[in-house]
Amino acid sequence: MMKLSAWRQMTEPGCWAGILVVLCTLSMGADVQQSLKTPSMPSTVLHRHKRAWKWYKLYVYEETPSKNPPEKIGKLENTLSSVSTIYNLSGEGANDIFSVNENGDILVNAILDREKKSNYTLSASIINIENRTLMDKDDTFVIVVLDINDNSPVFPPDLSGSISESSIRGSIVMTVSATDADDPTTQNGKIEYRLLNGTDLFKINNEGQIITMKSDLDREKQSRYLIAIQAKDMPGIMTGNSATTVVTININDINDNIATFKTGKYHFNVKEDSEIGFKIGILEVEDKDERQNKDPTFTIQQKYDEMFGIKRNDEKDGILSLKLPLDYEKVNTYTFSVNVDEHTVSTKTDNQGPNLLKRAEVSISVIDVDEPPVFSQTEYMFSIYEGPFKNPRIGAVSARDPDSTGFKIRYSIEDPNCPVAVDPVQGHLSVKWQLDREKESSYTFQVTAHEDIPNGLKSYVMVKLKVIDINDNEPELTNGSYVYVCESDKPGTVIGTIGAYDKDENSGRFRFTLAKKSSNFSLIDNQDNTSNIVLKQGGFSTEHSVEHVLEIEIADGGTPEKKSINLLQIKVCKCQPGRRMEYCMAYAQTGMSVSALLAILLCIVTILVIVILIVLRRRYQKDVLITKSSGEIHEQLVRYDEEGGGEMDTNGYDVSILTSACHDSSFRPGAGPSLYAIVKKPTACKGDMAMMIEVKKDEADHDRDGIPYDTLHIYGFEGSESLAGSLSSLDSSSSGSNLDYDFLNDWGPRFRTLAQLYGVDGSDTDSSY
Ligand SMILES: *[C@@H]1O[C@H](CO)[C@@H](O)[C@H](O)[C@H]1NC(C)=O
Ligand SMILES: *[C@@H]1O[C@H](CO)[C@@H](O)[C@H](O)[C@H]1NC(C)=O
Ligand SMILES: *[C@@H]1O[C@H](CO)[C@@H](O)[C@H](O)[C@H]1NC(C)=O
Ligand SMILES: *[C@@H]1O[C@H](CO)[C@@H](O)[C@H](O)[C@H]1NC(C)=O
Ligand SMILES: *[C@@H]1O[C@H](CO)[C@@H](O)[C@H](O)[C@H]1NC(C)=O
Ligand SMILES: *[C@@H]1O[C@H](CO)[C@@H](O)[C@H](O)[C@H]1NC(C)=O
Ligand SMILES: *[C@@H]1O[C@H](CO)[C@@H](O)[C@H](O)[C@H]1NC(C)=O
Ligand SMILES: [Ca+2]
Repeated sequence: MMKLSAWRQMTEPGCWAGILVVLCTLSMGADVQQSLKTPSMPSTVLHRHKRAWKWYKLYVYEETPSKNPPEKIGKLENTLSSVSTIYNLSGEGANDIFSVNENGDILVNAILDREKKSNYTLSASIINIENRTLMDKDDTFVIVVLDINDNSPVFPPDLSGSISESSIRGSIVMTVSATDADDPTTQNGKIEYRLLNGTDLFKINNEGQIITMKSDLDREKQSRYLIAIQAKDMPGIMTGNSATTVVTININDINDNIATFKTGKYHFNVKEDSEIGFKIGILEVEDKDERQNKDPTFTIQQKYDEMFGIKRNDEKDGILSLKLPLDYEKVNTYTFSVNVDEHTVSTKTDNQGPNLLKRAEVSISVIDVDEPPVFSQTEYMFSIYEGPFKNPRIGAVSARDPDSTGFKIRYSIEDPNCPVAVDPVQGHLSVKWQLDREKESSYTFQVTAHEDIPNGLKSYVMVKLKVIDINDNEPELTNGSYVYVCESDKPGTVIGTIGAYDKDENSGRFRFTLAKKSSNFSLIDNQDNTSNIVLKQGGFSTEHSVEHVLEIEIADGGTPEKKSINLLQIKVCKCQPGRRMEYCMAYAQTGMSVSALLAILLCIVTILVIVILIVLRRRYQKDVLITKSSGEIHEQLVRYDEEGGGEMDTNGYDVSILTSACHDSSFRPGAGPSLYAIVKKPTACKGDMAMMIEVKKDEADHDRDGIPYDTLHIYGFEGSESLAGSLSSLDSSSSGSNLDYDFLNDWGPRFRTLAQLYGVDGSDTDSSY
């Protein structure tokens, strides 16, 4: 803790002069007043007590080394003190740092540090040692620790400041401030500043302000200064503690240097096909200022500024660019001057003078490039009438080679589907075939021009061909199917409106006339592309009306005029009020379609065939039953009741039955019309079953009397023993003779006759029609 140098300083005689003002602060007055109010002594309110404590100034220097015996710094004195009394201390540092002896001397037992604690508040009391009673009440006093110069000034780290170049003399760059822990009310804690170097440029005052001494600081010469600064306490005295630091002073840039070109001549080569905006090159500029303080402006010599432009890049250099397309064949070199200028804030002499490169000569060489052919127009438009043409020629395209070599140009159309052909030499366009506007009203295609050399350059142009309409389409009738006449229509009723349609454009107004006079209908042209059909004479009836067909001639308004005859079929309908169609007498095109009618016809035919078959079957069944012998039926049924495993299954099927036919004559050769075909003994009967079947088939085929043998044999006679019951449709039909044909009534009026034939008698089968 103790700084020896500080101690030495303190012991020096000069030092003592700085430590004169030492006060012992006593708070006695207040305490006396407080004691007067104490309730323990009510009688003393008016009786002024004699002052009991005597105080000396109590102060102690910090950093004083401990001594043996401890240093006495003062004495407690009380009027009541006697041999039988002792003093007692309490409060900050009592009996530890400070102690009191029997004489009342206050002793210091430790080294103190003012920078930690500058004063101690204690209280003292006087005690009778015999009966240990408090002789006088406590009183407080303060021990003040006196400062010695034991601390040095301290600078904050990394001090730096800045000032713009060319600032006037006396400008404040920055303020530095060091701190000293010693008592600032004494010289120990006061600080003075001094520049250790750089005093020709800066000075520092006692507030720590660094001030410029010159007005021509130049960033371009030196942009940073390092200055050593000393701070010392004990101002005005050679001795004292000091500290030094180095502060950084940055010189900030201003725009004080003019921009000039780096060289007086610039040369660039540019291809003639360079696009507009192409960067030709950089005109480098010299300006010592920092980038943000460069502000050059460029001007291109008049006339050339239409062709070329100049802009600054990020580095503030000039970028020369192209404003118009170049053409080597017209101009192949450009030479012009460019000026650079800048407004600076300073009037330095460096910024003036004839030697500054404020103007540069720029020369540009245009480099020839082999260019593709150029068409005379960017787009061509032609038109041609549709239909047959007299002259296929529609126009011509033309292109030329802009190069000085000037190759011949050949033309072509690459799309094989293009209806136009181009003459390869002349560029004449002609249509290849007749065009139809109604199919495609315009064509767009590309014509290629290429230099007539191997690998010559190509260019393309768009050609639009418009097909002009001629009146080549006949008008057509629209919405004729909505025309019908009601039974109840009165003469004069408009029974429908017809319109017309034509594929041509601008065919004018359609006109409608009746091609053949009708006694029942008339046509009134509405002059607006529609026509009304008016009933002349009523009395139509669905019962006995046939198709009414009007022949209407429609003419379009085109030139030449096109006419068409259109057939308008008129239905006759039963209508509800308001001409609401209810039921119409159909004709082929409007009622049902031909195929629907055919389908219905087919149905009727089918039903009739079925009915005939049933009738025939019924009649035939009766014959069979009469001629049947029950024994034969039984014999056969035994075989068919068992379902066998097919012909290969000889166990399930008794082949002997068939073979027996060869040997015994249990088959009676049929007398009269036998149901079974007469089985003659086959000549090749011996075991050859296939042969026998063939024979039987042959016989059956030639038997004119009976229904084919096998058919009836199998399906006609099932026995009553069958567990499955009868499957025969013939049998069941004999009982259910009344087939229900009522559904025919639901099929509408066309089937009314059929329904009456087959339907249930007496039932009301009339449809709503
Ligand atoms: C002296 O003062 C201290 C603190 O107030 C107290 O604890 C102590 O008892 C006192 N001594 C006597 C002898 O009264
Ligand atoms: C005593 O010290 C305190 C801080 O510890 C300070 O505020 C006060 O001013 C000092 N008193 C004197 C008389 O020096
Ligand atoms: C204690 O002793 C002193 C001196 O002998 C005397 O003045 C005082 O009154 C005594 N106090 C008590 C409470 O006895
Ligand atoms: C001043 O002294 C410091 C420290 O020695 C040094 O860094 C600096 O360059 C000096 N400055 C000048 C202007 O001499
Ligand atoms: C028939 O066509 C004409 C003209 O196009 C139109 O005014 C009329 O409303 C059409 N009638 C029907 C039923 O679509
Ligand atoms: C009739 O139709 C033609 C061709 O569609 C059209 O150009 C004309 O404007 C139409 N006229 C009226 C009155 O609607
Ligand atoms: C006009 O209608 C009547 C029946 O209403 C018919 O007898 C006559 O043949 C029709 N005339 C024509 C020209 O269709
Ligand atoms: Ca500048």
